[in-house]
Parts: sequence; structure tokens; C-alpha cells
Amino acid sequence: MKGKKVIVAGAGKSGVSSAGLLLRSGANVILFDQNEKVNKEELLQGFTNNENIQIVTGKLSEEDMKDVYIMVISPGIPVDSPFVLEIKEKGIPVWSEIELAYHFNKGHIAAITGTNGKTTTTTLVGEIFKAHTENSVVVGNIGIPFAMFADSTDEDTLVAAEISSFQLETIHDFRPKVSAILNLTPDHLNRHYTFENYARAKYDIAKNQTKDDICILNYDDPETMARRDYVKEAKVVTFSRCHVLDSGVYVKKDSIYIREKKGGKEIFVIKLKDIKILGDHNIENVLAAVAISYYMGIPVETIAEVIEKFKGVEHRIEFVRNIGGVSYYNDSKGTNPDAAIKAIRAMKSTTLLIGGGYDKKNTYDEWVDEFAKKVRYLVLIGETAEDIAKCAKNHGFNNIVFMDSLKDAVLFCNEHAMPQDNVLLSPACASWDMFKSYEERGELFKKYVNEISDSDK
Ligand code: UMA
Repeated sequence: MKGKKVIVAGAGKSGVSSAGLLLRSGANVILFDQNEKVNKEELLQGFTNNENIQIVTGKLSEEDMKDVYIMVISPGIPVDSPFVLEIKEKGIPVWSEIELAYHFNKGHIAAITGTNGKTTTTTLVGEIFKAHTENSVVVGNIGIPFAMFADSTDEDTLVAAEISSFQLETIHDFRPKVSAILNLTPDHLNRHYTFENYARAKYDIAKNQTKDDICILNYDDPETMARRDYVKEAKVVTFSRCHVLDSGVYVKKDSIYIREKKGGKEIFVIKLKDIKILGDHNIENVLAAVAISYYMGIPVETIAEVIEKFKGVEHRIEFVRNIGGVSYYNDSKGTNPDAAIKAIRAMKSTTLLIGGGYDKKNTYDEWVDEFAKKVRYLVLIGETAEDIAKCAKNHGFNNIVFMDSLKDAVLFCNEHAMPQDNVLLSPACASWDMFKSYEERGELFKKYVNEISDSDK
């Protein structure tokens, strides 16, 4: 990249890390953000050798687009944005941050995608890697850009990477040693337009893999298995919670086993009762993590030890507090209906559900169908509130209230919950209409819950 002119589009986490990596490699960087309110001075000060970087906001000029080697785009920027199309028309390659990082990476990559379970599985795989070697990193959509660490990896580094469909749309050479597609349900259709486009983007995780690489698929997920043939060269390994497989990773009776090939030896991994994270979906995440780690060369004993200690991730059906017999759960990471369904199913008693948020053009029918007998109130906030309410009423659910803020939603729930109820924040929507991220939404939820005094109940 030395001396090359590179445009980095988007000045969030992904863009700032890409710009940093490019500067370290000697490139001349234009960091571009469409938001004119971005604080250029503050951004510039964040870079150590900032004489080779220029910050541009609003629009790129013709001069900016002259002699550009590549453009690196942040995942939040649609690939059909007019300025991206203009760049492509000029013949300038467009790379995702993951692609850029890949060109600097020397380590072994396990790349994990799917609609749900990515963060839990990646975190667990990362913990397993860490128990095996100090030379490991956890990166990607999980919130730590790969570009931050890519140039400090070596031939022994193990990389656990959570990869989103947005990041996969602009990969070209990215080739993980082990890839995994955990499941496929409709999500982000405002960006991909059709489910098929979305599924294709996910399957691109395996597009550069060769016969020496492994692609792990969920045998129990019909939408994933229906597209198994999209994997061209990699060896496919499946995992299953419901079937004892001839080969793969599976549950048999009360334990998890690995069998490398048909008729081969069955390797015991762990008993289900020794797994701390709850729900069938989490068993699937554990099965995926076992398969990924095993094929990345981690000994089974290490895998089992780490799984036994693993307690899950923040913002995913996270227990917050019990106030006067009412349990509060933060599932801010339930950013689509499928994830939110899993959270409702995990609730063992009547629930006051806080939902709604940024409009990704998902449909809510299947989520709403889960409300019967379980949800006492549906408390709606955000851009999608009206649409969700309409859908719920169509399905015969009428106990709906609208609130202007998350804080008011929490206070309403505190006032109306009865002992033994649960209060669950599981919005089925992204957070971007009212918050910076799902993390911010989850943190604020926990703050408001923790501000309630015991005597308020
Ligand atoms: N911007 C533009 N034009 C646009 C859109 C955005 O200029 O059309 C600018 C914004 O003004 C802003 C910057 O781009 O300054 C933001 O870029 P970004 O939205 O890509 O956000 P980052 O902070 O770089 O975070 C991204 C991922 N965000 C998205 O995919 C939307 C983070 O995933 C990821 O953790 C991070 O890179 C590090 O890799 C978040 C996410 O919500 C968690 N992901 C989706 C999901 O999990 O469902 C895919």
C-alpha cells in the first residue's frame, strides 16, 4: 500500500481502524464520511502519523476520486449508495474492511456468520482459542475491527472473526481456514432487498475456500442446508442438535460427540448438563463452536473445559436484576424477529416485553405468534412501533402500550409487573433510530433498571 492513495468510506469503528492500518502501511488516506457533522479535528488527533491522512465530509470531489488505488467501505454503507456506484464506474475496486485486514493477516482465520448466534459462538470460539494459546484474537462484527490487529498477527495467530453479511458483500480474496454458517432467516432486507441476496452474501464466506479448508453448516436449519451446494470446494462439516450424524458434530442422548467420517470413531466432548448457557439455540452455538475449534486444531479436552465455564455474552438474554419478584432481562442484541423469538421462548413465566426500533423492513408475524399466553404487555418504542402494533392486533394481541422513550418503557413495566413476571427488552429491531448501537440500548436499559429502588415496587 506504500504511497498508494486509498479512500476509506465511513468514519466509525471500522473506517477509523482501516485508516489506521493503511497509514501504518504507508498509504495516503482520505477518510470520508457523508455526515457533515463529523468532528474532523477530533478524528485527526486520533491518528499518530496524521500528515498522510485527510478527512473529507459530505461529498467526495472529482479531485478526491483521482488516482485512487482502492476504496475501503464500512459495513454500514450500502454498496448501492450513489458515491459507491460512481467509484465502481471509475474502475476503482471496493473492498470491505475485512478484505483489507485479510491482506495484512498472517494468522489462521475461523470466520463465523449466520443470522443469529454469531456473537455467542465467536465469543466462545475466542475463549477456546485463548485457553489454547496467548496468540489469539477475537475480531469483526462483534465490535473489534479486524483491521485493528491484522498487521500484528503472525503464522501462529488464531483469529476468531464474526462476519456480517454487510462485510461479506465486498470481499474478493478473503479465505478463512474454517468458515461457519450458523443459520439463515430473513434479516437486513432493507439492504439486501431479497432473502436470496442475503443468503448468497452469507455463503460468500466460503467462496474462496479450497479443498484444504472447512465450511461448517447447521444440519438442522433448512434454509442453510437448501443452499449447501453454494459451497464449491471446501469440505462441508455439519452439526446437529436433533440428529445423530454419520459424520460431523452432534448430540446423542445427553452428550455432544464428534465423528470425523462415516464409520469413524465417536469422540465424546461434553455432557449437555455441564453446559451453562440456556436454550436450544445455545446448544446449537456450542455445537458450532465445537466443530470450528476442533477443525482449527484445538484439543477436545480444552474445548470441553472452556465450554463448561462459559456463561454467555452481554446483551443476549442477560439477567439484570430481580426487583420484588420481577426478573429483568436485557436482550438488546435481539435485533431481528428470529433472535427475539428465542428470547421469548427462554422466558419461563409471564413477560412484559419491550420491543420496537429501527425499521429494517422485517415482518413480525412469527414473533407476534409467540406472544399468546406468555406476554402480558407489549410495550413499544421507536420507528417500528406502529407497524408492530398493527401486526400484533391482526394476530389478536391487543395489550399494547406506546412509550416515547426506553426509560418510560422500563418505568411502565416496573409499575405493571406482578411478582414472578419477567420484564424483557428484546426489540426484534436494530437500535439505530434512537441509539448509537444495541450495546448503548442495552447499557441504558440496565442503567434504568438499576435506578429503580427496591421500595418502588
Ligand atoms: N456512514 C456514511 N454513509 C452511510 C452510512 C454510514 O458515511 O451511508 C458513516 C456514518 O456517518 C458513520 C460511519 O459511516 O460515521 C459508521 O460506519 P458503520 O455504520 O459501518 O459503523 P462502524 O462503527 O464502523 O461499525 C461497523 C459495524 N456496523 C454495521 O455493520 C452497521 C459494527 O457492527 C461492527 O461491530 C464494527 O463495524 C466493527 O467491525 C454492528 C452491527 O450492528 C454491531 N452490525 C449488524 C448486525 O450485527 O446486525 C450487521
